[in-house]
Amino acid sequence: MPSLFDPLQVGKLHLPNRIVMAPLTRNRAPEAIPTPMMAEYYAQRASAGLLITEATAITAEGQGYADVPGLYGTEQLDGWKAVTAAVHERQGRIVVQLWHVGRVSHVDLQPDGQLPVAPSAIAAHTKTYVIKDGAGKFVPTSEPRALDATELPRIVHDYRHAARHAMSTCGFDGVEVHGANGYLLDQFLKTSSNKRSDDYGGTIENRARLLLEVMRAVVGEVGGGRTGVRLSPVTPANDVQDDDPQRLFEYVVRELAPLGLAYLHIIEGATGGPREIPDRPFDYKALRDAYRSAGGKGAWMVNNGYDKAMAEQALASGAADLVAFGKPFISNPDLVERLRRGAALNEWDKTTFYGGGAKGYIDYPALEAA
Ligand code: 8OZ
Repeated sequence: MPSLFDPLQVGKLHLPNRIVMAPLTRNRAPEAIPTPMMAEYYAQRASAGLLITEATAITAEGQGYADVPGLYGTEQLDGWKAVTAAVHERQGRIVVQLWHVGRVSHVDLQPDGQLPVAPSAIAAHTKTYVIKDGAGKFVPTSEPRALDATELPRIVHDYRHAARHAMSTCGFDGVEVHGANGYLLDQFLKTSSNKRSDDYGGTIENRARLLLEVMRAVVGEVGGGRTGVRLSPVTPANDVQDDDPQRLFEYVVRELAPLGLAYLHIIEGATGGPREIPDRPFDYKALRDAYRSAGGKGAWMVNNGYDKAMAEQALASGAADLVAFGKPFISNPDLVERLRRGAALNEWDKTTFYGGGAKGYIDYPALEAA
């Protein structure tokens, strides 16, 4: 029976355990540049089987919040290089999450104050965080403009370009494409945000096209064995919904199967919230079966509200190969060791999740060495 503490080969990555640090937005990168404090934060958590960075914008257009990091400017790439070096120094493994927010942005965060881009010109009923004249505040996202089909090859190129630099310049061990949580690729996937009438809208095949083009481009650059993808079939995060998520996502994973991905990372239920959503049922086993029947061999990573007992049960039943933990990793840099020993976990302080400095970031204590 596999345990959380058994190693697993995941594509080209050898993980010493099956406990993954989920991507966690922390808004501590002024000018989108990763700082030495971020290197310390990730290095503290290097005993995770795999670290997935916070969502990282592939371009300035892909930015949607104040002080989230990017992966397009020289100083940003240098900042990440220091992060991966610190993690590798502690024998860790780290992949970067490649992010384009699409419509979840604000003109004040966009280059030259331009409109955010999206599949269709429909505003998300959600908020983002901007800092203006030194003061941070939550504001409604701006109404986006619809991308023209002729612009989509450029978006695919932006992912490919970021993936290349992630590997060759920053020294990441791989990349995860953020296809979840109501950001650009999820906006294309889902019927509530995609009203296009061209090859990228309408049918499931069309709505999945951009995600699949991005995945093929990134895999072409990095190799499938170092590429993962995050999907959230039913999350209401950032105001997305699909009319038939089961059929949509079974199609998506069948198409992903031949790419030889290292892993698929599935958010079950509402991101960071309830695992079951009354009006949005979803059969995750059927999703996994669809992937496996299509020949998909990637590790199946699950996320959302897992504790040790649930995680062990998911591995034992075959429902998962890897389990991603979010908030517990914020407050427990040595989460793996604490779970191993059955030790108490530090509680997290919500007030320091987003923005701020060292407090609530790199000051959570590890256990004394046994
Ligand atoms: C919390 C705050 C801002 C962004 C996601 C990247 O939900 C995020 C995010 C989470 O995937």
